[in-house]
Amino acid sequence: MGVLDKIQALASDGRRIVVPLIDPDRFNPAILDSLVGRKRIPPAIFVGGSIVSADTDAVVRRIKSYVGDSSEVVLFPGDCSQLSSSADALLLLSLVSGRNPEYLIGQHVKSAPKIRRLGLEAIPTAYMLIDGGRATSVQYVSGTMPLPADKVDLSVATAMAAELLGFKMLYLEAGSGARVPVSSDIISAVRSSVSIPIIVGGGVRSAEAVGRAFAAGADIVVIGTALEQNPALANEFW
Ligand code: 1GP
Repeated sequence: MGVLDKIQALASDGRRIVVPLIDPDRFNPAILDSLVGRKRIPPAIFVGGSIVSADTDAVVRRIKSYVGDSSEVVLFPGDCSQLSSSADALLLLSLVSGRNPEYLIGQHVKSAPKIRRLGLEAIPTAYMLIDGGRATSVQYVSGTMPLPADKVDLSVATAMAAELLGFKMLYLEAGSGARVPVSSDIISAVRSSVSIPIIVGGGVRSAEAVGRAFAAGADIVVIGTALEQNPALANEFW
């Protein structure tokens, strides 16, 4: 069974999945020590960042040495340099909230031969950047505008278009370190409009915020910055 199949099966069982995001440049083994030590390993771990200088493959191999087959290590790349044959899958992100062809198809063309050669499972994922109250790395690096947080209908139409185009998952992203996460209004409106699994990330810092995202219809909630700043938070999320 592939990683997408597993995620779809968990989502259709109503399983709520909280996923740690590890930026290879800021890898902190304390988080994995805590998860493995308490036998609270999440079913998936995402690895990536907007700009990464560390060796992504080496970091993925290190993560795998902690979690073995208990967790799927999934690449969440900022660009086509962040590939690793040691990962279990790759979110093949298309920044559908933006209008920059480089992040809609350009990076994909550059990386497709390598993805095939590495034998990586690619999960076509529509990536929607939604205003989280401050300029984010994704916005700056991609040179795109986020969707306005108060125009729910625009997010819904974008999500519908993504599903019609055949994307297998949606990532509702407020941006790393966002002041405010994607709102419950947007998550629930999108949830009622598409049936593919919904990932929510950006600015989620507490168990309450995680609960709100799940209550609104998220299948996966991603936590990056909060864990980097305070690895002990792992006890709250897992
Ligand atoms: C960023 O959605 C992820 O791409 C996680 O965001 O770092 O704010 O948790 P945070």
